Amino acid sequence: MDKKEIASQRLEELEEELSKTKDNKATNKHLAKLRSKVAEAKRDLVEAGKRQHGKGFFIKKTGDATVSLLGFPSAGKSSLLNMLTNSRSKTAAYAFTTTTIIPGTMLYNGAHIQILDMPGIIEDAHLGKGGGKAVIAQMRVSNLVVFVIDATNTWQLDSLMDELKGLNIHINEEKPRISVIERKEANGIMVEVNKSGMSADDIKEILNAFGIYKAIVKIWDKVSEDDMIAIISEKAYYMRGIIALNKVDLVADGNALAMELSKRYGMHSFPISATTGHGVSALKNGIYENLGIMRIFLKPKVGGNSEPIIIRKGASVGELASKIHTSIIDELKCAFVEGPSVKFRNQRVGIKHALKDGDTVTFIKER
Ligand SMILES: Nc1nc2c(ncn2[C@@H]2O[C@H](COP(=O)(O)OP(=O)(O)O)[C@@H](O)[C@H]2O)c(=O)[nH]1
Ligand SMILES: [Mg+2]
Repeated sequence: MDKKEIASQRLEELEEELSKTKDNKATNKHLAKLRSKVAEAKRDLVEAGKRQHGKGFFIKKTGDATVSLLGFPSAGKSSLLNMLTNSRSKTAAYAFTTTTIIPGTMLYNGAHIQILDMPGIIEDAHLGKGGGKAVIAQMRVSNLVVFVIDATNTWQLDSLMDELKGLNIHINEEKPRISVIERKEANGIMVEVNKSGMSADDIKEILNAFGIYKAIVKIWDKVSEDDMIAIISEKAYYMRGIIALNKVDLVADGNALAMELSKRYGMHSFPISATTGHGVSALKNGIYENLGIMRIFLKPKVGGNSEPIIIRKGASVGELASKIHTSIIDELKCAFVEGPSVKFRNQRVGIKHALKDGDTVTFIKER
């Protein structure tokens, strides 16, 4: 077995254990530990995959989150990257396709956000032309897509959305909640929850086609056959996206245009100029807000460091503890929190308490 297979097997085992562990007070800690192990296994799997790709095309994810800038040649991606980050990406006055991904780091609200200037995804990129496949793979693992659109050519957005649709990448759609747990002892395919709109027989047929004959299935959302197949085969990607409507210095009413696009595509849209800097600070904030991350401060400060911990929005005290160090969770009894998630200053909360952006947390150990 190679590294990737080992990582993938370990992830499978952990996820199975996680799915079998009942969620109650007695298993709280065990669950939190398992979840952090699963996260670790996922990282290992990504790492193993990267090494296999080899070619050095894949940019290592760094920082707290990764954002992809996607757009046509000359839309202004390189100019925008320079505005947002500390990097110096070459800009060109004519349309051409860069073939490498240029990374930069944007520091915002204490978060280190990696920004990737993607080479223009050209027509039929998904067919593997011009390194397109690698670009797509990199984009899929980012946390947010920023569509960089030339305000004088807004048809570009249609074209990019079509391209993504062809790649099974869904922007700003909720992933339908589907759970398929294979059980050797199950009596065939047991559909326990079905809000899909498909019949139980349709569901069985799909799963059988993937060699799954004994499983417990729960589907909590409406889902089409095609999307179900894409999800089961792990070919569907659900990503968040926003629009950077660039070059608004060249159009009469950039704000109205941004608003119109926002309505039409169901995405936040920011009118900007990557050369004058107009609207760029609003865009920075928009990027942060759409990443689904939050800042949590620790008390006492770790090593005198006042930088916040950046973690997924809505994370619990337990998840925070596992993110910092897996050993904290072993001894964790409760925590005191002050900030937006609590009513009182230094309120005592349990491991499952959901934190909010800007909270300050003091961990209390068991003695
Ligand atoms: N007028 C105007 N020109 C821009 C703006 N942003 C970029 N450009 C110009 O558009 C051209 C292409 O920009 P570049 O950043 O290289 O685009 P990329 O191919 O998407 O990386 C360059 O000549 C830029 O100076 C903008 O907001 N307004
Ligand atoms: Mg460029």
